[in-house]
Amino acid sequence: MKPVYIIGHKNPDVDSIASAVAYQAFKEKTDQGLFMAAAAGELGEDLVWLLDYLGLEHPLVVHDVSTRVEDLLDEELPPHTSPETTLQELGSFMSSRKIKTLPVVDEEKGFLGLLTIGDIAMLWLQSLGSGVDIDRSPEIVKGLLARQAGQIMKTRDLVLFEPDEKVDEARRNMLASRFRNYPVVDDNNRFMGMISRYNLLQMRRKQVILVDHNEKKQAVEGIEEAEILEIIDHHRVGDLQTLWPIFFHNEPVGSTSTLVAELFLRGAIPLEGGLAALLLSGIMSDTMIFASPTTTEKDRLMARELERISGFEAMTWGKQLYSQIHQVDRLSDDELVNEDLKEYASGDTIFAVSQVETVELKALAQRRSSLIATMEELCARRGYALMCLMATSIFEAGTEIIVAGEKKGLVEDAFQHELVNGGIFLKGVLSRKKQVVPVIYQALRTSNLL
Ligand SMILES: [Mn+2]
Repeated sequence: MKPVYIIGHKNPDVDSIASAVAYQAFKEKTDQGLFMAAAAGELGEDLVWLLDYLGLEHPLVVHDVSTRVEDLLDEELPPHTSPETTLQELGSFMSSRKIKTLPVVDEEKGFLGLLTIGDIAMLWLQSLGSGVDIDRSPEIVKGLLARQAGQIMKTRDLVLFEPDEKVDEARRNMLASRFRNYPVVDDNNRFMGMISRYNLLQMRRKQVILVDHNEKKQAVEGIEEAEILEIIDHHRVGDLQTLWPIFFHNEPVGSTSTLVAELFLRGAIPLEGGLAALLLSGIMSDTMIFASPTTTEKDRLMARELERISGFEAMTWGKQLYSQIHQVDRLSDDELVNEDLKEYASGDTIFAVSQVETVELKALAQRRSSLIATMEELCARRGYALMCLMATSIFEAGTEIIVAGEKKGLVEDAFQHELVNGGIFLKGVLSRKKQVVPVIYQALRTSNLL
């Protein structure tokens, strides 16, 4: 049976993986078919840690859902034969099933060659029509009937397809050749099945359920060729189209995990502790431990239910998870400063602002002097007049801004705070783009006028 992939967006985050993995369990308990949670990209260290910590299987990584030759194959292998089979045995086998092309395989299903009705007919014609004495016909026929598939199969000039070949390519190759059926053979020469032009007409697309996104540019490659069966999401509605009406659940809540949790609870579907903890993780990370303005009452309500089922305490777990995701301690000073650095220019003045997220600002406090030394060195090397490192804590609802460079005094004027140990804590400041960069631009312009 072909699986229905339940897949989140590219660059998978906790919410997209949590909702895919949990929704697989939900579908298995409420629907017919084979459902498989998938990730539209490799899992980051934080996700590997999370799934392992909760003792959950990793979802399959799927990079592309475009239609491939393997999607055209039947579940079962079509009729095939061994090289030892004689024409006598093959006669009734092929004629009763109206087989015109018969693959010859070894015991391990390794592909050896093709037997075609045309080649067999040619063999007969050549033997019978070579002007031999008509009295010898019984021997000739006996001799022919004793020939084995392995001796008469075609092994050269065959057109073979690979299972992962794109269907578009396969179509081109079929049009360029004149055969009726084509064997599909994998990298290990294993016979996978036969395809024909007829298969192309009734092309079976890969079936997907999208979670945590609904826009093409965020979706896995090849999504335009796949058949979307359902969408569960909490983002703005984008640009994907479907051929048929689908189950499309979109709701402005803090996370997709909230919606998947609600499906379990509303349907009274049993939810295992590990999956409940995973859904709780999706809620806590997407809502930034309830600090994000996208947080709704439903997110809190679902989190309380998931706390009860998983035995995890939402706030404690949220903080632990958040520090794993934004693990500043595993980065060196240089990595930390450069991880998310943006450069800006105002006239001839170049400055840089980088930002890291952390749960507790005190984690960075011990590293303050070595961070500043790294930043000073960077200013000298890259010619920044000013460099700011924003250490932002959603949880403390503010940013510690650490500064370096010859114009660092400017930051004191700009934010009307004095530097303490090279830094300033700014309550309520979370956004580099909206709350820090414009202020620095303004201060630079003012200082140039003086
Ligand atoms: Mn999300």
